[in-house]
Amino acid sequence: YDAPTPEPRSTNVEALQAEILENLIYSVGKDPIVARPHDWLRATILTVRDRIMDRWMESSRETWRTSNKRVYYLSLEFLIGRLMRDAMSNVGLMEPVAEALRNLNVDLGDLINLEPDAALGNGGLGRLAACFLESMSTVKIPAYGYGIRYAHGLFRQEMSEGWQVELPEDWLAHGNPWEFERRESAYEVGFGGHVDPVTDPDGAVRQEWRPNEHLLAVAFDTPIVGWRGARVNTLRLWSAQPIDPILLDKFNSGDHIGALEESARAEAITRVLYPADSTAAGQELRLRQEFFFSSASLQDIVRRHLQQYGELGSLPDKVAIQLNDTHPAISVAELMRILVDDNGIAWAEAWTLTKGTFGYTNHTLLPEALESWPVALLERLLPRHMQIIYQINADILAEARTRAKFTDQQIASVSLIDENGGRRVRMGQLAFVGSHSINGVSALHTELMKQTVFADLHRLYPERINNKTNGITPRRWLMQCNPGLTRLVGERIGPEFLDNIDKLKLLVPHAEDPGFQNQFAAVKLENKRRLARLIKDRINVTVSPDALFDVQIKRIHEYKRQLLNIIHAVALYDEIRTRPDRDWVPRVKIFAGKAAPSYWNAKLIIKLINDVARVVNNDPAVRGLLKVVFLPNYNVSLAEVIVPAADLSEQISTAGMEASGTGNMKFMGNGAVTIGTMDGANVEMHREVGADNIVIFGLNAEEVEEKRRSGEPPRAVIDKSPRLREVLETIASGVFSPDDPHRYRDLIGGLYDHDWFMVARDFDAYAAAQARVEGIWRDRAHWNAMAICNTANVGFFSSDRTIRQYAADIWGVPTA
Ligand code: DL6
Repeated sequence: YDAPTPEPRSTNVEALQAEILENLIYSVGKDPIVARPHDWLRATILTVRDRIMDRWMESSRETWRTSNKRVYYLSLEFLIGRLMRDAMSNVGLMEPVAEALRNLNVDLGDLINLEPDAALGNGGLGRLAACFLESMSTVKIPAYGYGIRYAHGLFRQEMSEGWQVELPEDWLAHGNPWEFERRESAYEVGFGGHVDPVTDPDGAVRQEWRPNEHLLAVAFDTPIVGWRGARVNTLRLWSAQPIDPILLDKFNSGDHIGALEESARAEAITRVLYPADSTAAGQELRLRQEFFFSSASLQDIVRRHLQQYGELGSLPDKVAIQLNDTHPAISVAELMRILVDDNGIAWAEAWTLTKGTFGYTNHTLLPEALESWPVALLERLLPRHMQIIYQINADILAEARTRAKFTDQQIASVSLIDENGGRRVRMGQLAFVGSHSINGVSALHTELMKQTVFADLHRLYPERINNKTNGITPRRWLMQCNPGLTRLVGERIGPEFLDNIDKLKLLVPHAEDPGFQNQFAAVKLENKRRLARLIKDRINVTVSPDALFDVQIKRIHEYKRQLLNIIHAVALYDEIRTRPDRDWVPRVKIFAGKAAPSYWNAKLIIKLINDVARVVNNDPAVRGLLKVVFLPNYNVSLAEVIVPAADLSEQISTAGMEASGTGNMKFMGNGAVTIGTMDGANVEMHREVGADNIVIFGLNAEEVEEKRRSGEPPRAVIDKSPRLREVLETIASGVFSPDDPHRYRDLIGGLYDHDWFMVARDFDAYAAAQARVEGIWRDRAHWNAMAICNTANVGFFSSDRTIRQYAADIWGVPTA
């Protein structure tokens, strides 16, 4: 490491300007006279990237030099969004780059908006992984994110007469100037074949897996820079490629398509991100994706460890691997195979090393999202791993019987094999037994994990489950997306909060100050104007920035209850028409979110929102007092515009069903008031902000359970609420769907029959809470004080705090 390194690149405007031009000419190959916006974008990214390279090299040199423990975050999803503004802002380049571009007659804002979103994730779980990467760099943890470089990220959502239509997404169309292809870091990954016992020269017998299918995992690295350039870590994404790009003998014999078959089969693995959120994909290609990226990542980790330490006994001391949900859970069996079969480590020792190395984060209790794979499929695709899983299972069950005296029923519940209706391997159980730490993502979720899915495993290993409440990076979700608020806060309490987000608490004494309230409201109004323009541009609906912006943006799912929200919109619509003389609070209900392509009810809810919007927005009797807006193609960049403009944040999931939520935290920091249930991280938000500054309503998790157990029919509840009954009848009778009057009959019928998600049962409480919201909104000083208190108390929800807790309690690594 003693080789002389080049001088760090200058960050003054002249140097930046010269280098942007140089990159345009020499790297992009364009004359400035003919350069298109994408060319300027590429030249600018290359220039910014160069300013990060020195720190990147220095960060990895330091890790090698100090032999510090490394953290590996394995995740099938990284919803990183755009990178340029993030990177520039974190290394203080926003102003000089803007000026350098201005001198070249290019607008930085235009370029920022041109960068495609890297949508390599579905929602909360993937966005959390992206926030964690940034925080790990910020708090100086030597860390790597490992995932898949999907050629096509999450589908593009378009609307056709109010229905969701899915189109392929193409984030790599203009190339990706951020990434470095590492041909030298390519690993073979196998599938299928069989297992042979092999006798070593010393007489020991070991198992050897002989796959009959091989492909290459090629690494693509992206630098992730922390706040103030604290450290630069690597996001390493794997791309699948064939070992032989073309089978020449087939080609030469005239089979031109067959010659490319192997190539297409390999590349299929990393072509698309599965678009299901909260449901297990259950298809063979998905299992292939999971094993592909797990195997490549583990080979890479083990190679790096052996290169530095020459042995594997120190693995848990020097390596922490976090499994982001069960998607990488097959890693437990793969690491055992690498240790036992490839490196001759005895089973018991290998198991100790494995458990010491892995931690597992659970992100959902929804039964349909808990992954399991048919034993027959695993046996065919990964025969050695299936053997290993059987052996792990035998050991666990023996321990449960002898040490803990488990009953047959408890044994069945901790078993890695689900015997009910076709034998399947439960990935949650595999991840649990193979990890020393299992964490939930909010206090409530963690408690429920102990009581439900992992109740018996928790009894067997009571020290393993712990909570790590989620967080968000305040850089992207406050400083970058809301520069107006950041400036205002800095003027009021000084700049320390930029480095220590807990300092936002200094705002509390200013919450009642009318002068500050006015400034705070003025920033919000400006953000609302920007959103109003976007709404006009994208869907041609005019909304008044003076109205209450009531926002629900997230994946569309029955448990998130967009249905409850739109039913409330219909109730308001009826009331406004019935009592036009009342002093109504003008309100804009803003929705955005994607539905899994195969999730019919979710797609129907999108259609309902759009049907209601069409009627309400065009009814002159409403006089603009209520508008309903569905913004298509929700993604990170759209969230960055909507969140700073929200007055009211809808976090209204059925209690006990949202593991944490992270959107709730983004709104809070940007000064929105939350209307929500006691679910997920809302519970901690209620604690942090205080009961006076949040509007809570509805059944709690225990009550939901009780209602479900009681079997009490929801029909009686509906009968007792004339307002709700009327709204449901209006929707079911086809008032909003005259072209197909029965469209919503079954959706609404479900509320009468079972109402699993407690929409009917919570409606009155929700409507009353909304009335409370209107009361507060009318008293604008009260509202502004609440909004300020929300920003002031968001510190706990910084992902820096979350990551520091992972580091201290799970990974055993120091943080800055
Ligand atoms: O932990 C991140 C995020 C939570 O905030 C959401 O509450 C939760 O729904 C989400 N879980 C998933 C589940 N997917 N799987 N598996 O996305 O995780």
